[in-house]
Amino acid sequence: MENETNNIQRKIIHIDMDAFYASVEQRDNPEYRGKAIVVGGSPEGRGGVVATASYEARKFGIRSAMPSKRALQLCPEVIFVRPRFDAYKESSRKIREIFSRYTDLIEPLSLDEAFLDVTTDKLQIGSAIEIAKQIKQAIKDELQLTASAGISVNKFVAKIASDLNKPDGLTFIGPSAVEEFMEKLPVEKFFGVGRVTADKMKRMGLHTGADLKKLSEQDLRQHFGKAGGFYYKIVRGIDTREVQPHRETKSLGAEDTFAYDLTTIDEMNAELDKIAKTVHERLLKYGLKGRTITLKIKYSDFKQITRNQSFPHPVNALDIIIKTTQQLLLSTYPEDKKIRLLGISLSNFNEVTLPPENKNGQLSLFDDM
Ligand code: DCP
Ligand code: MG
Repeated sequence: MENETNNIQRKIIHIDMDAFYASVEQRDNPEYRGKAIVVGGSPEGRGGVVATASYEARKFGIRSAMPSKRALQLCPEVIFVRPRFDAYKESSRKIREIFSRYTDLIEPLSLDEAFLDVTTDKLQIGSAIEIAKQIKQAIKDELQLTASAGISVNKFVAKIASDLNKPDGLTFIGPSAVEEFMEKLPVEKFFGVGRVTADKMKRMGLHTGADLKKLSEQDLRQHFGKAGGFYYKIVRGIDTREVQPHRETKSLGAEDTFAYDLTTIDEMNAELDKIAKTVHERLLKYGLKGRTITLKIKYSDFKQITRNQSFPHPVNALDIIIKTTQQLLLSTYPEDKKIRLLGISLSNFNEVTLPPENKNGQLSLFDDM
């Protein structure tokens, strides 16, 4: 794969807004500035989860996806703010407009982050660091918001780098630093490695990129499937995925394969509850609502079925997702079989820009490998 034509080193920038929803609220409501605020959740701590927390609130340990009740325990003065998705979408649109001054190769991953390929840039600036600085400055001047940038030779490293010096960060991992950076990286920081995989790696004594590097490609594939092939390359700094400007994904979801087959409806409902929460969080993160909810079931004999229900209006509420999928599950009875996997997804969005997904409904790292 390293032939002459591939020797051109890419320049990739990953931009991610700082405490995005909370920063928009602090900008638009001066009374929230300098205060611990969370967007989402409910003020009485009755229910709901935190979408995001201002940096002031994070000092108390408040984080995205945390139950409101817990946030209130950590900081009794915290202010709960109702989300205004239209405002976030508007800021998101403006940020993308700023990006487009420099390149047309823009791949948004959610409302607040995107990859940019600036190997050649429209203004012939040349330096990716300089471009990132200018973009950050334009976001400050025109939107009164801060962003963090990661700059490197591939998407994987750029994405991790943008998170290293938040907020208002700018982190450059140059070509000669990539391999050492990957060796030192803890496996749980690998973008796309979920908690389950990270735990599995640790049980195998694999804690960092350097540990993964000791395994052959065959070993990695044996333990981690297709992803293993990706890990083999990425720990060597090789990630040839292109920035894809016109990517459109049609559904967003999550699924879980169980260690034991499920036999009772109570167990199944409990699992649906958990999966629905993950899906709900993702919908919030991407600012999306869908008109169709789909339930996927795989039985212990590997037979797979899907059932879906559509609504006249787009939905994203957790209780609707739970209720609908539980009803869809019931509609499959009597199906006297054990269940190995359950999945929930939403589709029929009004949006066009979405993160890439693989068939498991998770952010995909492996499509182009
Ligand atoms: N979001 C959400 N639920 C989550 C995670 C995020 O609703 N579980 C929303 C709110 C965030 C936005 O998506 O503001 C962007 O997500 P990020 O993960 O980039 O988080 P922030 O931008 O809030 O903070 P950071 O400065 O860490 O990027
Ligand atoms: Mg962010």
